[in-house]
Amino acid sequence: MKITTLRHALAIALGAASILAGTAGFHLAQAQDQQTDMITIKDFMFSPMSVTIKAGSTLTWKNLDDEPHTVVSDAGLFRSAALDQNETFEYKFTKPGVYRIFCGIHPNMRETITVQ
Ligand SMILES: [Cu+2]
Repeated sequence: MKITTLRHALAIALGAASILAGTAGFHLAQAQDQQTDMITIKDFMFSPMSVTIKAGSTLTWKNLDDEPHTVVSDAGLFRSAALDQNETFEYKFTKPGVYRIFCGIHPNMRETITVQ
């Protein structure tokens, strides 16, 4: 079918673009699957604000704002440096639990990571 082929080609093109852009693919992947490993920081918000991952998964945060943000665990587990635009921070969650994250510069920016 022509339409199917076109959609397939579009999906491949989007996939390739997302590898370059880094974030579009995240939203696509998230729609298909709850397993998420990239958090974007945009418009003074973590997205998604609530994530469930498996123990042993590494999360990557990427700041898309032209304003610096940090990624801080309120339990004191980790604290990133100030991330400038397009900079990333990674953390590997090894233990199950609920982790509350905020931005040290804008403490009203919050999210919850559930590690199973
Ligand atoms: Cu911030």
